[in-house]
Amino acid sequence: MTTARKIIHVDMDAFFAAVEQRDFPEYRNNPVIVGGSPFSRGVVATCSYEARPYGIHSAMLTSRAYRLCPQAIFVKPRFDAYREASQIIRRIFYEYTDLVEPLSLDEAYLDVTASERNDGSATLIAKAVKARIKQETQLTASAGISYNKFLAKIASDINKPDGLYLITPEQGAEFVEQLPIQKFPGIGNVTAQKMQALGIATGKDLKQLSLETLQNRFGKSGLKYYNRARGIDDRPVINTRQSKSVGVETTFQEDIVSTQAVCQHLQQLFDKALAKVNEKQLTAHTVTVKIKYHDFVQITRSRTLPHKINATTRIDELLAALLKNTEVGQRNIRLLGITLSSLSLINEQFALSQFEQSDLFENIE
Ligand code: TTP
Ligand code: MG
Repeated sequence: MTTARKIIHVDMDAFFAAVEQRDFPEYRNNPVIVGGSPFSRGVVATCSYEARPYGIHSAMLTSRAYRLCPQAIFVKPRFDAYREASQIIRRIFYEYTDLVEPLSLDEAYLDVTASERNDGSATLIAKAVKARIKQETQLTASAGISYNKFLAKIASDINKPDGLYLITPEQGAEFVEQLPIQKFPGIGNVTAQKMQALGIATGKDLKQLSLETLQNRFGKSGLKYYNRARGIDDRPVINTRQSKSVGVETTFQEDIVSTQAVCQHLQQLFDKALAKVNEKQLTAHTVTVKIKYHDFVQITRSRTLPHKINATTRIDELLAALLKNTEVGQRNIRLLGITLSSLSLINEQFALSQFEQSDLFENIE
């Protein structure tokens, strides 16, 4: 049996509104609504916890929020301030693990299974992350800890704001049973309504349905719901931080010497490096060849191409150019390497958070 993973989901509390209350002390302890003007067709981005008892929530028309709580302070979003806080919290996450998957400006999954910080205790790491966030941004975050993303996300919502909640592997299945279907992350309003119409109100109800039934009713998502009802979620935490370079190299048991052998090996290393770059959804513009001669003298040669490097790149021509002013063919070589750099994401949108892409703010004056 493989050991359980340790996943933390961190989510800032009333993020935009909390930044406003931090930067404008007169807003503190007051209902604050961030979004468009109440006299426009704008929507609420978020509101402070003081505004929540009035029934105000994200994506509601600000005019409606105004009717519910006319005394609230309405402010326009200041994205630069939110982005700055977001950068700080991301930097803190990376102090604890390389496996960080941001979901939006204020939210991320951390896989701390391999982390040795805080005695390897995910709960202690979550506490430390929260404390560091507080210290560096004066903002509070809530953290959920569990053995998969699904449960960690549910857990972070349990004791909000400034919450911390752990769902252990032993508790997972039972926890899901009592969970109302509309609280399942990944089950949107439409599906929740569809499920309720089928008499599914909780995880326990969902668990009664066979995989076949779920697949018939919900198609591709059927298997997902089947697993979630059992507290199962195998999705990995994907590290979306951009690497600066991707390199592969090989040391030969016996030195090689002919130009042909060198080119053959470099071609193979190039293919491997390119596969890695593609795997990370990146593109590269620079190729670097590393050569270590028999006497350990090492040289590198680089070329940056105006277009992105891919499988159609004429690597033979490129290698010929790179090896021109070297002693390849004359001296014995013990190591060869290829590094691809000048990386960028294939689809820059991929890096943007959900709401940055959305047009929720279109109507804000
Ligand atoms: P959330 O984490 O969903 O909300 P929140 O941080 O304001 O409050 P909570 O304590 O419940 O987590 O979203 C983070 C930020 O993203 C939020 O402050 C504003 C923005 N946002 C929108 O602009 N539109 C939306 O519809 C949502 C849900 C969020
Ligand atoms: Mg939040």
